[in-house]
Amino acid sequence: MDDVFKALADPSRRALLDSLNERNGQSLRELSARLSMTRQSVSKHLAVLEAAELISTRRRGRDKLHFLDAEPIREVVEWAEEFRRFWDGGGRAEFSGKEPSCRDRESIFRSSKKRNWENPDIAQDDNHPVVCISWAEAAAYAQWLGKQTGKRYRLPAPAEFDRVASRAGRGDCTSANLADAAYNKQFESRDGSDCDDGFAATSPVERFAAIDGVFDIDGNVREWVAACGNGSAATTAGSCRDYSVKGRGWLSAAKESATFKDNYAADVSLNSVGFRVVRDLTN
Ligand SMILES: [Ca+2]
Repeated sequence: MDDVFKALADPSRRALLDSLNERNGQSLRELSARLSMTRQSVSKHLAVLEAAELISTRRRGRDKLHFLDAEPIREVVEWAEEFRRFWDGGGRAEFSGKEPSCRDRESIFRSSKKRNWENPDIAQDDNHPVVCISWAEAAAYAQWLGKQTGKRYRLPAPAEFDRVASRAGRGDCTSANLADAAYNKQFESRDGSDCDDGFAATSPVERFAAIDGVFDIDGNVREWVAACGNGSAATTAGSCRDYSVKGRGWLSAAKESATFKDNYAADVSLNSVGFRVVRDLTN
């Protein structure tokens, strides 16, 4: 991911991506005019973005057109519809009947083996992030996706998560799906903000604005990362006593840190925790 982060670190390059996000397929001339930058400068930034595989180009007549090829960052959010492909393609055979007890709203007293990713006890559509997934299932999904596509996928390292999440807003119901008035009402809580972001529990992925091109890094669900509770890197299931989750979710108060970390035993899943995968671009 390093190339991607380096590419996204520059404000001019983010402006170029924003411009292509608004209108895909622009020429160098159009991009320079829209951003009031010299062609040389735009050309240099486009080369960096292309090397990071964030954009691609196609010729049309004498023009070279630039397209947002956000696959490496857009593919990072795993939602239920996608997870079902894995489940039907081998996940069920591997994990069915071995699913961990899924906690509702992170309470040990609301732990149930009857709850699972297909029945998480919160209202969800297929375009919501998948929850009630164990660390082992998330890691198995990444491996499966790698075999399907011939590319390398994995859970993000905590530092990778933090690099983006540390740029999150404070959480005012417009930047992320956190605990809000809708949450307070549904769960008879006072933890949420007075404002309403429209979602008591999970929301569709990509509903709130991306940070550095990464959607849902803040809010919606907390996420499993490739780390053991003791801080060492977690690579395979069974290698840790417990596993780390990062970030804020739909039950998080706005005062909580966007780089929050917690650890859960390998036999726990939660309806507030999902995952994303990152694709390594260096192979
Ligand atoms: Ca909410």
